[in-house]
Amino acid sequence: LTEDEKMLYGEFKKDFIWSSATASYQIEGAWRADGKGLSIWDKFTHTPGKIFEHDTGDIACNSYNKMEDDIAALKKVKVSHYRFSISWPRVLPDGTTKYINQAGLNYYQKLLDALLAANIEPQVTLYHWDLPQALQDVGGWENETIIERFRDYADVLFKNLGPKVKLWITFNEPYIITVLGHVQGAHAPGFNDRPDTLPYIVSHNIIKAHAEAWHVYNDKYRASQNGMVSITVNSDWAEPRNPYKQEDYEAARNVVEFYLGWYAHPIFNGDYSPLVKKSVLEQSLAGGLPKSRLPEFTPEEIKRINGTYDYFGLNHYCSVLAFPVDFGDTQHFEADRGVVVISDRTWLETGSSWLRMTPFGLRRLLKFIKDEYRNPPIIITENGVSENGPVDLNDVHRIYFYEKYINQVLKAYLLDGVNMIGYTAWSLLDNLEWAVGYTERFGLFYVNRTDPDLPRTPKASVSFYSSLISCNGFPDPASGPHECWNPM
Ligand code: PNW
Repeated sequence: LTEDEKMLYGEFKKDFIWSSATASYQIEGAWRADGKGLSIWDKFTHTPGKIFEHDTGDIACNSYNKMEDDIAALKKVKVSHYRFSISWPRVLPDGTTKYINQAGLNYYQKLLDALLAANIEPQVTLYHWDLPQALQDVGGWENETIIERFRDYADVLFKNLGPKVKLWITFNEPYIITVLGHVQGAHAPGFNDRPDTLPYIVSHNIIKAHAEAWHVYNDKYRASQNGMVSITVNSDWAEPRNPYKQEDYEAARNVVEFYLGWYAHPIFNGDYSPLVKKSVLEQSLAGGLPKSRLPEFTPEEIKRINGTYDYFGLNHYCSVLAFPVDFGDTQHFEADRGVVVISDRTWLETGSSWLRMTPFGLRRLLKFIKDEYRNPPIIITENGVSENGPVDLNDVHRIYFYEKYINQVLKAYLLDGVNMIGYTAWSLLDNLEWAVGYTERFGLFYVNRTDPDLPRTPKASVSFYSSLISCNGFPDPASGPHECWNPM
């Protein structure tokens, strides 16, 4: 067996965060209930041709009205934490604090109370992609006034919900917001007309908005509420397509720097990474521009952004193989990176074309974070796998995925000294998988959409994940017998 294939026995640290995640637009439904404003996803899903089979989040899993069912599901998994997100337009219908929708706040208050009563700690995401449409109408993430809007929104949430929340996530996956929403146009708001400049403007504003929210918490709420605030970045891991070619190693490095590093470098190390700055500058000059398309942070901004984290939030799904490609003088985000990525044909496929099973990459990515950002505490805020096609509650592929990936996390922790403090399974429920609608199912629980009651039924992976949780990892069977987990 290779080092990757060998099962490592051992346990995570005491009080390890074991969680499962959802996001407001993917599960809540109730898209016009109780004064909620419209979001860019409401508009996007109602635009013909954007979502597979015209699926929408109008009803989704109806979690707005089925809170008790979701809590029951969480109890069955025996998670210590639950990660969910707040719908910005449910709380602030036009995105601003001119009008606070009390009914929206009440819903989240009730959810927090129900979680705490069930002994489950909340992990709350402020922004999981459902921007108030009213803010998009004035430019969305492209308009720098959004930094203030986001700061004020964060302030409302910290003030009203903060006494019950110890873990906050400002943004979910700035890379996906930027690249799928503002380069490819596959996600709301659906832009693909300025792939040369728009991604850099949008990301610049998101990074600043994150920093302002962190400072609000730090200045006004930390002393009394004593929680942790950070951002969740997602990233693939990249390996060289040809491991005997130096240039393929450099291509792989570019992928990670343009993915994880785009956001993590300013927040954890200060400023964009030298490699990203150099690549965008060179490509801009090659296109005849007088200066780089990458905006600059002023020295004051660099100082204000640097260190705005209390832990490292990571979403990870899979790895890719990278090799360099000469894009000539093309002015495009992809050309700046100068790389094309592919999968290895032997990597097991899943229900999502972009996701192949590559457990080895997670350990390497975690080690990269440790080395690059001075060993921060890391919470994996998403990791998981999908299926599509006919329903099969015996989801062996998901058990395989979780066992292999979580064992790599254990190796990172015990063998590489990575400061792992939590793991979150995506997702608790089968839900609206964005542009592909309800066809790709990431849930631990199956949601039967042909039944108007939308019942949640546990897949086989629920008992696997819950036994892993009660074991706090993979205790050596030789030290057993362990009721929690037995590999034999
Ligand atoms: C994440 N990709 O999104 C999101 O945070 C979830 O809301 C989503 O349901 C989950 O992963 C599964 O997709 C991603 O194309 C969307 O590489 C797309 C990609 C990665 C993550």
